[in-house]
Amino acid sequence: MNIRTVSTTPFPDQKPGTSGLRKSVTVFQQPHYLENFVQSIFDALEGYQDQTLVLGGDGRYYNRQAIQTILKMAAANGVGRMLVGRGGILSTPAASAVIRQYQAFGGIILSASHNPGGPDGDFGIKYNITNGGPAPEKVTEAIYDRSKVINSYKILDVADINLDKLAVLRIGDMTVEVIDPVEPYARLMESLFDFAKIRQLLQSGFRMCMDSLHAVTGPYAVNIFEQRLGAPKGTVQNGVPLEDFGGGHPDPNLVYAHDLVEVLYGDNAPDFGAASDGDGDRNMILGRKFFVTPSDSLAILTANAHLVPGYKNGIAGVARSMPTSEAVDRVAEKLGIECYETPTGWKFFGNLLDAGKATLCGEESFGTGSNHVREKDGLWAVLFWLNILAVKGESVEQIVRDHWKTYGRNFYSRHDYEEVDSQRANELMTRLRNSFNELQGKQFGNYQVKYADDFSYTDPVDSSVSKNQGIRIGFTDGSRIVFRLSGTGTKGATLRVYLESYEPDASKHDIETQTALKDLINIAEEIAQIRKFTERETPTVIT
Ligand code: VG1
Ligand code: CO
Repeated sequence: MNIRTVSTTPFPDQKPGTSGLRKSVTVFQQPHYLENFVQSIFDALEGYQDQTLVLGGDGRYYNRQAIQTILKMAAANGVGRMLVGRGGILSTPAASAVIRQYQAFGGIILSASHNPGGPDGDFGIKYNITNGGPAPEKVTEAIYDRSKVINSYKILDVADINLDKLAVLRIGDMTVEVIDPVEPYARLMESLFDFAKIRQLLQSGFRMCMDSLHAVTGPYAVNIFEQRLGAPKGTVQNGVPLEDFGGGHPDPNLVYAHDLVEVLYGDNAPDFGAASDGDGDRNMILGRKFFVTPSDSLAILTANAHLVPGYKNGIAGVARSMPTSEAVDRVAEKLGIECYETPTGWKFFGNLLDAGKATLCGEESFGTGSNHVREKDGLWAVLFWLNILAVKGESVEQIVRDHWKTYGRNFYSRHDYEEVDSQRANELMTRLRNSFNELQGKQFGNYQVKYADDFSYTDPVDSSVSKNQGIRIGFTDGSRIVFRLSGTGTKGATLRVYLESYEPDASKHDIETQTALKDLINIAEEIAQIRKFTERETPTVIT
């Protein structure tokens, strides 16, 4: 075997964020940049030699080159077998499913998720562990520590392999299996949902539209909705994955999924619309001229889980990230199950899912999932909704309104200020941290501060502690404002302001969200001086 050991020097900026290492493509294209990080993964792991790893990505620009490099490095580092999605493709939830189904040691996922792609866009890489989920902080820290001192990496000098045909190949002593990226995932979906019932619904005149935003879910959605469930051809729009996502921003929200929004809010709108992100783990759910907030979606899936075959025996518990609205807490209370509050990022759900403490999990950032894999899962959420719609025979809007009637409505919105100056953003956060004492008990109009703190999480399974996970300002009526800096952005800093208020009175459930949250929006400005520190008059994106 032709193993080459290449000398290198560390890059100081290889600290994984909320979900792996994300940088612009040009950063990854620097000589040794990708190799350093990959070698740091191998160096930080123990016992992977001769084992099986899974490899795939969301198909964005640089995916194919990175896969070839990683395969040659894996072979040089003694990996036994590599399972690679055909074309280098695996959606994030599908990669998680494959790791679990094949009982692999772990996997490497190439994705920058909802960030734009292409030569001027972003790229990303992360490591997932044996349970199929994102590596916990102690692993990402070990990888980062290693990246700071690395001085060489190993790579095999061989030709690129053909990724486009299902095959069993060899690179040095390592076996490479090019596998169908869709089949294992689609079969898992069939085992959880009532496909016969959904098929009936889709043949009964019910119309749906799925927007894959030219990202990885295209082939998955065509296979599942059009082929397995018999939805008409064309149900999936923007279904051909493109390396630059057609120039778009593959983020399923009302701003970036505008094609879908036009369809669902246009004349002759279908009954149901959904979109997913770059790597297939996010979802947006729309009814006819109706938007379901991700926080409400989690609450509604929880309340109706018993209608779905995969969850018919009830759910053990639920978990939501701290900034996610408390709508699901109310459902959990009624069901008599535990509701866990975790820091932002799917890696914090892994232990709860493994320990059987939580069955469903969700984040306000259009992420929902369950114990079927260890990642959030966009198409799973779409199928979950379709299954509920098929059983209940009601519209999306009716289901959501009934839910609010029963539980009250948690008005919710997130305001993002993107690409702001990092130093100023940090100043804003520091100022807030220093004002906790002063804020305590303070009155703002009708709102009185009940608590102001920086969220800290102690994992109930392994007792690991994660500090500084977002500033929370809670009011006596249950309203909340949360401030966080994004851990996935690649340009400057992104300030996220999360706003939530609770309205039990059904006659007020029709108020427009930004209007309902107006007072809190003003209080957030007063407390944090957002305009001054971000030098922005308005948020870049409101979801
Ligand atoms: C964002 C979201 C977070 C999500 C993460 C990864 O992180 O807020 O909820 O888990 O993206 O999602 P941040 O640190 O930028 O707020 V994905 O679909 O980008 O893997
Ligand atoms: Co994603």
